[in-house]
Amino acid sequence: AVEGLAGKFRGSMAGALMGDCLGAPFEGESRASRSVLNSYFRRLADPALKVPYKLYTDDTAMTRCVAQSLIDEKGYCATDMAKKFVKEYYNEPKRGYGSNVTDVFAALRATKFQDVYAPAGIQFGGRGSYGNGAAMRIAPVALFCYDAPDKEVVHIAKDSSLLTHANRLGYNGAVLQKLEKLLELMEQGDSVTPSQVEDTLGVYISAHMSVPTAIYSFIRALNPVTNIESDNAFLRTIHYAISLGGDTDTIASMAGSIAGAYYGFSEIPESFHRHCEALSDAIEQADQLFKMRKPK
Ligand code: 8NA
Ligand code: MG
Ligand code: MG
Ligand code: MG
Repeated sequence: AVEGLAGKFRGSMAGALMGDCLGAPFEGESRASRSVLNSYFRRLADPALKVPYKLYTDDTAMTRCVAQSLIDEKGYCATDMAKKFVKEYYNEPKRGYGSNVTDVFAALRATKFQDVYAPAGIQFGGRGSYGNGAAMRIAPVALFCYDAPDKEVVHIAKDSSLLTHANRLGYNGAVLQKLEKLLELMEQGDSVTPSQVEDTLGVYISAHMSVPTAIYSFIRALNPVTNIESDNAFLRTIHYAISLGGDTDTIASMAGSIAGAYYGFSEIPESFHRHCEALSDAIEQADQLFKMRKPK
C-alpha cells in the first residue's frame, strides 16, 4: 500500500471521485431519509454485492481536465485547460453540467479560444457565474501546489476558476461570512440537524452555499454522527455530506477530497473501490501530481 504523502494525494483524488459517484444518485432531490442512506452504504460495503459502478458526473469530468492540464503543461496554462474542458464537454455532454456553464464551452469553441477568459465574463449579464462548478474541480490545484508558495496556489485556483466562473468577489465575501457561521455550528457539536445546516450554510449549487457546507461535513464527520451508521471516518464524511440533501454529488465530492487527503487512500474501504467509475485514473493522476511536487 502507498502510505504517507503519496497516499494522501491518492486519497484526495479518490475522495473527490467517490463523493461525486456516490452522491450523484441523490443530487437535487429532497433529503434522503436516514434509513435509505444507511442501507445504501451498508449494501455498497457488502463484498458480495454485484452492481454496475456509479458513473461520475461533471464534477469529476472537470476535475480530470484540471489535473491532466497541470500534468501535461507542468503548470497552469489557461488555453490548454480551457481546451480540455471544451473537448471533454463535447465528447460527453451528458455528464450533468450546470445549465449555464455550457454556454461558456460553446463560446470558447466558437471564438477559437482567442480570449479564454472572455466567455465566462459575460455570463449572467456580465456578473459571472457564482455556481460551485469552479470549487468542485479544485482538488488537483491544491495537490499540484502542495510544495509551492501560497501565492501560487491562490493564483492558479483563481485563474483556473475564472475560465468558467467570473463572479469571484461576490462569493469570496460570502464564503468568509459563512465561515463564521460554520464556527458557530461546530460549537454545537453533534446536536446540529440537517435542517440547521441547510438553513445556516446551504446545500445549493452556488459556491457560497456549498463550499462551507463541504468543509463543515469534513469537520463534523471527524467524530461519529447521530443517525449515520458508517463507522469508517472517510465514508462517514461522504455519507454525512449526502445526508444534507441538495447538491449532494458536489458537496460530497468537495468534502471527500478533503477527507481523502486527511485520512489517506489506505483508509478508504476496498469494498467501495469498485463502485466508482474510473478510480484507477484518479489514482494515476494523483501519482503523477505527487511526482511533480515543486519544492518551495
Ligand atoms: P453554472 O455556471 O451553470 O451555475 C449553476 C447555476 O447557478 C446556474 O444555472 C444558475 O441557476 C445559478 N447561477 C450561477 N451564477 C448566477 C448568477 N450570477 N445569477 C443567477 N444565477 C446564477 O454551472 P456550475 O458548473 O457552476 O454548476 C455546478 C453544479 O451543476 C454542480 O452541482 C453540478 O453537479 C451541476 N448540477 C447540479 C444539479 C443540482 O440539482 N444540484 C443538477 C445538475 C447539475
Ligand atoms: Mg455533478
Ligand atoms: Mg505550455
Ligand atoms: Mg452537483
